[in-house]
Amino acid sequence: MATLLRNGRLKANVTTRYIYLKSSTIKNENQCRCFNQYLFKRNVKSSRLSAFNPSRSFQTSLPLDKIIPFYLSDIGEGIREVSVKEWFVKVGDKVEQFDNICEVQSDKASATITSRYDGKITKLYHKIDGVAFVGEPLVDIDVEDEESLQTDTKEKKNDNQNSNTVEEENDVSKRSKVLATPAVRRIAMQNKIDLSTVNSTGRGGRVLKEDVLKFLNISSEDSNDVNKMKKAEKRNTLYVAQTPHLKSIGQDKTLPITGYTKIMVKTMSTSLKIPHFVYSDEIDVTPLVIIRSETKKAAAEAGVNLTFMPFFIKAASLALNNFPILNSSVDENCENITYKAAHNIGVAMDTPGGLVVPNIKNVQQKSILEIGNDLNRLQRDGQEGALKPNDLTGGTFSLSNIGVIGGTYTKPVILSPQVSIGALGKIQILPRFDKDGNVVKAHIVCVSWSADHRVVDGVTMAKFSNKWKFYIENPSHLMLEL
Ligand code: CAO
Repeated sequence: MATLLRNGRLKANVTTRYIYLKSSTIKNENQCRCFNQYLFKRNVKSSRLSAFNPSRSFQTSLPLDKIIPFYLSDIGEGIREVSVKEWFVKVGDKVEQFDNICEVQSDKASATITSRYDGKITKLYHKIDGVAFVGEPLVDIDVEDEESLQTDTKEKKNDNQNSNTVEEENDVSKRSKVLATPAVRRIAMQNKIDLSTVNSTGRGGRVLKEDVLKFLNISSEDSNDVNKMKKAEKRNTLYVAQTPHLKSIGQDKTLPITGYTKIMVKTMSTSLKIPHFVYSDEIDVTPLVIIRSETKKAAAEAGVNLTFMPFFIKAASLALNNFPILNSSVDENCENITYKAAHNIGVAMDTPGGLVVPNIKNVQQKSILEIGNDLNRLQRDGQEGALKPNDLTGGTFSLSNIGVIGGTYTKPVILSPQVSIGALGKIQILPRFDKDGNVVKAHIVCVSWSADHRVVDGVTMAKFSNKWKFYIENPSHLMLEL
């Protein structure tokens, strides 16, 4: 649309940009024709500015090229770049506001990005696993209505038309009805919200998506919140499970790898490059079984479900004091090694979303009860899909208790850039000889350690295991060190 404004400037909206010409510069039909040619060069498909009367404002119907980039906005946690893990759209697809565009993942979290516009996708900027930067375009969208465009000004990078919007704002503010895009109206309708009661922050009093979300007590950042996305995913899963197609037996089905499993793909593929040295031993935990049963009730009174893990974790931290290289990390090309001051011990955890390894921070400073408390919290959050990026990052050493399921020996896989990990089998009651040669009933658990053999030799790993075994088989010494 081209408009001669009251202040004597001519405005046309072309590819989201306003073009202004002083009326004094368009004085005759010839100049108007030049202006139309200019519009044509700017990819405006046709112009009906055939008549020009400088004495009055004019409006014409002008098909516009409204293809605009949709930028990756800030998804919090200081994340500056993400990799695109999945596209939910392709070129030519029609989208509405809140429709899923893509799933992105950083080293801290994953998020589903949803559309701010109604329109048609005209370009995808990244391939799968391509890196997208905050503030850079993800897709181009041919937006359906001009209103959508006008809601977006605050998120555009280098928005050089801002200085030219004053007239538009003045025009809009004069309208008395509630201004909102159709999609925003739809959300309001679905949630039975009277838009006139919503505090609007858009230009000219326009009610934005964020305003409605705020009204509903949902922050706009939450649309990228991992946990809320998980809930949404759960809803989707429920829906899929109910569709008769997927219930049918005997058909192959291919599903995208998502969530924690997707992280596992990345970390385990990296781990494959590490030469693993594996060392295993069996531990007599009979005294520990007694101590745990003696202290379990007191721990419960303190609000802690005391399992064997806090003892295993504390013993690992004490043994790490003697073998700090096992609490180190190496850089990508294994050229530098960093000895970590904190014992942030990761615990492999089976959750509804898959395997995840949150870590307990500063185990070296914590009592067994405090470790138990932290573990309980991580376990609870893991079950609810509420683990935070801080829980999942910064681990320096890991333990995996697969024994809750069963088994004896296993080969744990190192979580790069860490250099070692331990795995426990099931505690079993087995016959063993005591020091006098008598057969006795013993509680036995098998432990297996993996070390990065590029920087850790087998003897170091074995000595560490012996030290850890000493604490577990002699829990009174474990208590002494607290
Ligand atoms: N042998 C026998 N019993 C065990 C045991 C073992 N190795 N480990 C735990 N138990 C017992 C616990 O003591 C507890 O019994 P009580 O109720 O009498 O206390 C019960 O099993 C359940 O324990 P838990 O699983 O709730 O808690 P935990 O602290 O022992 O373990 C966690 C926590 C998160 C490590 C565990 O729940 C888990 O997810 N393990 C799976 C780890 C995994 O997936 N490893 C594979 C990694 S590679 O894919």
